[in-house]
Amino acid sequence: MDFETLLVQTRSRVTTITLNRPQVLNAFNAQMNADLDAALRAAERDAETRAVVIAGSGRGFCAGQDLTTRLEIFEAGQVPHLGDGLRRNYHPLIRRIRNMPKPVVGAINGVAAGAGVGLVLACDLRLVSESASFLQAFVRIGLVPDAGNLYTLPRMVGLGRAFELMWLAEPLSAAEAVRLGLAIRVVAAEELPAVARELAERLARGPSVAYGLIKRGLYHSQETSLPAMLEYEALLQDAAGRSPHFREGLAAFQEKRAPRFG
Ligand code: LHQ
Repeated sequence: MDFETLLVQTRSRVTTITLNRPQVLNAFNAQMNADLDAALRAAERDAETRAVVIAGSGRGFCAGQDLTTRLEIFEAGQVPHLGDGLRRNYHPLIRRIRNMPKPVVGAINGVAAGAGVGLVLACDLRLVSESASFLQAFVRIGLVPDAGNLYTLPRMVGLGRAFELMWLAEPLSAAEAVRLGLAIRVVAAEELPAVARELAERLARGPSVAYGLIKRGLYHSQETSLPAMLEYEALLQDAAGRSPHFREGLAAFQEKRAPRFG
């Protein structure tokens, strides 16, 4: 599948989706929203794909919404309806990443701003290069965080840091992102693609059913009580126990060999 705004490659059961509008730090226009949605849908449906990497080309990861033509609406005397654009262009992306039963790894090569951070935080795991930064840019243009930021950020860093990051809108460095648990590791810029691929390939070789169920369970845990979660764990474990991977895992343990999860 060819896209105007993305580079997409599937190799060794990993699909890498690279945002490719480097001249504007991979800011989203409507075409990139639509392309990313289609690429994610294809990766989700592709039986060959067992893990997904989202990366950025050039020196940025994603500068959020493309603001180039936004003033025109005021100049034309119209009233903006930003909620409609979010519902149409961003909500499907965030839901798709979260609901996909496959690991999604963010390889953050440079600045992520605005809805770009929303995309980053929707991923399941993040690696950052030394030159990555996260910027809740919204208040700089008089807006509120969107694309899931108001949901994901406080759950990941707590309310206090979320207020700080969203109100002061100062860039968070790669090292600080790791310290706050927003990313798992800082990697040298030139090594990021290879390290992200290695991580994704490791996940792609693993027990995909269990990974998908863990993803469902972890996101569900953000919404529920302990008694309800204990029951949910039992349901997930029922499903995992019925997968061929459990049988293979037990056999490998008894035969003292590494499991082959196929
Ligand atoms: C850009 C952009 C950009 C266009 C850099 N657009 N060209 C959703 C729905 C509806 C409405 C509104 O919002 C949303 C969600 C959002 O995402 S709102 C937040 C939108 N994003 C921002 O406010 C970030 C804007 N960008 C910046 O603040 C800076 O560019 C950052 C801090 C990201 C990077 O700064 P620098 O490293 O100094 O790079 P730069 O500013 O020189 O940018 C490089 C080029 O990219 C430059 O173009 P040029 O032709 O001068 O080289 C920028 O104009 C262009 N660019 N972001 N969002």
